[in-house]
Amino acid sequence: MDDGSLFSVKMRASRQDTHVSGAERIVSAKAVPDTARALVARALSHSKGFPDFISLKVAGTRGIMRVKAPAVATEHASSPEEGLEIAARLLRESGVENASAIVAMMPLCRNMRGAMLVDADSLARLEPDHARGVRVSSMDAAGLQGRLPPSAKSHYAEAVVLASKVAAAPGVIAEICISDDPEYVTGYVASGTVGYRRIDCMKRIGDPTGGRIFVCRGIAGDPSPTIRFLQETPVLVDGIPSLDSSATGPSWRNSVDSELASIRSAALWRRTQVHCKPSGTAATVDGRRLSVLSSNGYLNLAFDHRVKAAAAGAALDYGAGTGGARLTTGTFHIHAELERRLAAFLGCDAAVSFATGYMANMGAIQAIAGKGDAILSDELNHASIIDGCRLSGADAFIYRHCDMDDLRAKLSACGGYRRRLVVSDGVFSMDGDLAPLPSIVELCSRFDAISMIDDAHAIGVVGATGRGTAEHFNCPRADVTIGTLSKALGAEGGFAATSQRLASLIVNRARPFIFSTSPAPASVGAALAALDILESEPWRVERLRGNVALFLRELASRGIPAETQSAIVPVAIGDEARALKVSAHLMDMGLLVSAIRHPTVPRGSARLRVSISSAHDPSTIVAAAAAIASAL
Ligand code: WAQ
Ligand code: MG
Repeated sequence: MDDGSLFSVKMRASRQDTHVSGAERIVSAKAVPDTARALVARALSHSKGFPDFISLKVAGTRGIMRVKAPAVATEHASSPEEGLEIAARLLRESGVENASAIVAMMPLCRNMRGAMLVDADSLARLEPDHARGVRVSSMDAAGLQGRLPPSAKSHYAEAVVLASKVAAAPGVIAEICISDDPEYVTGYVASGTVGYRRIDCMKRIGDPTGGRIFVCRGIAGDPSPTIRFLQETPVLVDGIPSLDSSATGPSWRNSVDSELASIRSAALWRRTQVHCKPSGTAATVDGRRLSVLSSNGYLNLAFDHRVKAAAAGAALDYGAGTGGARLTTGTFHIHAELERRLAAFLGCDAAVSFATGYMANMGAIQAIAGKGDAILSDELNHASIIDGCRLSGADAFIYRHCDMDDLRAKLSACGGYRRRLVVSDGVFSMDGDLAPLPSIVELCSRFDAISMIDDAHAIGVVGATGRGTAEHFNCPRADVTIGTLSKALGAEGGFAATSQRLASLIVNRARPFIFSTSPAPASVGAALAALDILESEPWRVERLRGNVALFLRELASRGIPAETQSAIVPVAIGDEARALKVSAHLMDMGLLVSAIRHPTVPRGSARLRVSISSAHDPSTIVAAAAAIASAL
């Protein structure tokens, strides 16, 4: 390659003078147009928001320096404390006697855009701007010439490029780095002696503090040549090892790490979030009091004192657990009572209860359909339905979302099967729309098929008195209605309400029913009390509907398109990383609104999922709509 024909293409994007995105590539003249286009596209689709200013600088590079990437190895740490100890040891091996003191300076990097330049012996800080630090630029990986830059940012490759240039800077003897990404706890120590040593745990997940220190020797008198080199000398880095090739240790650990890395780079990383002092509509998360707008507790009955007292009372009367499966010693008086009440509430012959709603879908589907049967399933059905189809061993046919022409065509092609089962969410859990129940029931009777509707998000929400989609449409029920006790009813567990015939089949066949300990008495007692309240205080459902209407009006008045037929209001975003950022931004404003991403919804259709409760204050709902409008 002729170095004289290389160009640096630099992009910087900002919005209202706040940095949004920046990147640089060093490429051949021929690749400049494609690279420029790709960098601008990256700026326009950045998760931090839509820029109002993009600068693109294309400059010939003179005196480009080629640097070889160091050897790469990964150190496994089981805690941040161990990770920091490993870092200190590696710095010591690199000739830094004050290693522990340097490691202890890392928290001072908080909020710096660049790195500290620290004298190894005096620990003096040599960078002129302590708030900003020294930002390294003018560097790229060799061998990318003519190829488009990767759109998903790779922490690893970018860090190796930077570390390679830093290691070549005059007077720099070692570097220590911790990522500032709250979900990425990896960092490294790099030096001529130890190479590039990744350390896989240097901070707690969720911690947004990262930083870099370049440890120097012999430049305290005049650090400016080093700083100039870091900022200006163009460097191309050769031979960046693939991450897999650098792996050490047992191969299962490396394969797990690379799977986790791919989840992370697709912005699909998930972790649990601890809620303290939950009230249903508020909780303290990471020390901040937030309004919760993503709970399935549509009527907030989990926090009704009568429901809580019933849970406690049932535990006192019947024990904390049952110690048996439903068909052995685990059916108590209250289990039978709950099933009788659920059947009566929905106007069915019988109900079979399960420990969770997920198990109710799995079990009912697997009991009714098996090898030699056909299941026709809406493409947006909940994961528990999909898993039920898999568990059943039946042939599954997916019809287009709520498309009755497609369902009819598929039903008419399934004549040769022993049984046909049509299954659909009643309220679709990520879109909030309703299945066309009257048409489904009608098609099933025409084609001799069994109908099953999962009203998990409908019971307590949809229909004048919260009896679900059949009440909403004023039409016959499906052959099987699946419901949950865990959402509007505020307890835990699921059920199938159906005919005596199908109930008997479920009891005899459903593996999640047969092979699982029966629901705990506290859950059953709570569900019974919640059912009493739902039956005697239907105004709660009316109040929920009023809150939903208020939220939709408030969004519409701010130009945000959103629709729902239930209490679930999706706000479309698209890009996964952007959905996460918007959700994080809302958290900063005191609102907990979940970002929903693949595999819960298709890739590229990430969204906010707001769920409204009857217990939300109108002022909270108005504030939430305003916050969402400002965060989008
Ligand atoms: N020049 C100097 N310092 C920088 C620069 C730069 N160009 N970019 C970032 N920093 C500083 C800044 O203080 C950041 O807070 C800190 O470094 C961390 O930056 O799997 O992602 O971009 O082997 O978060 C290391 C492990 C990932 C990668 C490093 O750094 C791996 C990373 P981040
Ligand atoms: Mg970062």
